[in-house]
Amino acid sequence: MTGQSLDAARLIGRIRTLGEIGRDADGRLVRLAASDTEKLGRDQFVTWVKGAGLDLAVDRIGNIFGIWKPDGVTDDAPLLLGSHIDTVIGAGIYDGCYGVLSGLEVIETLKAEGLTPSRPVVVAAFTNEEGVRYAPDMMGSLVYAGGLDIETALATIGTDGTVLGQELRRIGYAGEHEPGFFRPHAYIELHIEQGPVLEREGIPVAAVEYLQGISWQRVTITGDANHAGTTPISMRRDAGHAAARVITFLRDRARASNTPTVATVGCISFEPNAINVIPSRATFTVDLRDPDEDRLQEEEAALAEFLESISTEEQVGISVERLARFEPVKFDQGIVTLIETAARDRGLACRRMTSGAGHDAQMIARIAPSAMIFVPSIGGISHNPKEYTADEDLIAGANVLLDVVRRLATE
Ligand code: HGY
Ligand code: MN
Ligand code: MN
Ligand code: MN
Repeated sequence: MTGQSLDAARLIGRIRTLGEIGRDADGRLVRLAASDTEKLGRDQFVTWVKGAGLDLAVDRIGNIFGIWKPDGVTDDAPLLLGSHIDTVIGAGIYDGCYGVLSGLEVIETLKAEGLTPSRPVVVAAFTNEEGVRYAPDMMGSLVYAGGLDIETALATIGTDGTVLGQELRRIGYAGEHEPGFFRPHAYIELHIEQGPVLEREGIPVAAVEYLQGISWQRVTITGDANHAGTTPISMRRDAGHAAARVITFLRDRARASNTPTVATVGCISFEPNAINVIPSRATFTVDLRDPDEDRLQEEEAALAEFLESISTEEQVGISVERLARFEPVKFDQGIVTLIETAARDRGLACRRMTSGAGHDAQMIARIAPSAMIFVPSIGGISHNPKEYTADEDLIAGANVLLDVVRRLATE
């Protein structure tokens, strides 16, 4: 299956260039969805798409598509590649961008090769994969796959009080295409693993066959503000202490279970947030994940039950808002096998695995055969400036993508 390889220097150079766009005053990479810095990243990607001679399309949720449809291509259902270029706060330079830029590189390589595909090949940069500013995450691909109504998505209020649709208009990426204006023949997403498995096992490529379920909730606990010095412990309705008990409950339960369940409280805020005032309100997020849907539901039920008991014991009010809920996904076994074959044909060891992170492929799998390719993350670190993948692994993964696309684009 192997053929010509891609332009490694161009791909690595673009990853590094995009990785410098959107640094804050402290040098952290922050390209939150529909922000000014993300606009700069979008503009750079659009420049590269146009420079590659691809047609450009932007849909109403701001998903950007670079379309290669040579004359004579008859089949309308494109082969779709891509990922995202929005980031978390203090991100690495590979998460998402690696898949988008590799998809573009693969198309440019096949074009230069003079390949005549049987179908269009498209690379996408999906809006708001990270979900840090606007929940849920994977929003652009979820809307594209028909899992979230476009008007509801555009009306989403961000953590900063902004409205997504207004921000997309403000940055010039409220496109005119209806989401899902084309249905893909298949979708392949190349991504860094963001975990420790491949590096630990010394394996350069993974064919991802599953992606775990994700449950995001925001919990608000309300108690009474009171004086930190005069209020006896027994008379307190301490929202801060109640929140701390919930956080400890989640961690202890996940640690005690011999299952892959993970639980994370990533955001928390107190009101009035003063050193000598017992918190009247605590607001925090809960990120629960598990590869098994029944177990994920059990974890959600256990949390709900614990919140009930805490409300009584601590005499606090508790409300919960669901922010995102995605079931585990099994990817297309045919494409997974193709990825394994492509890797091995290049002499690369390859293993199958489950993705711990959410990805746009989780959404596109709802409407088309999809799969993912992972390459190792050094130290398993991601969502952190120390995120790193060796250039040779980046290129190996992109060449596997190239070979898989060459095959699927001509079948
Ligand atoms: O949360 C996730 O796993 C994804 O990076 N949005
Ligand atoms: Mn990602
Ligand atoms: Mn991410
Ligand atoms: Mn992701």
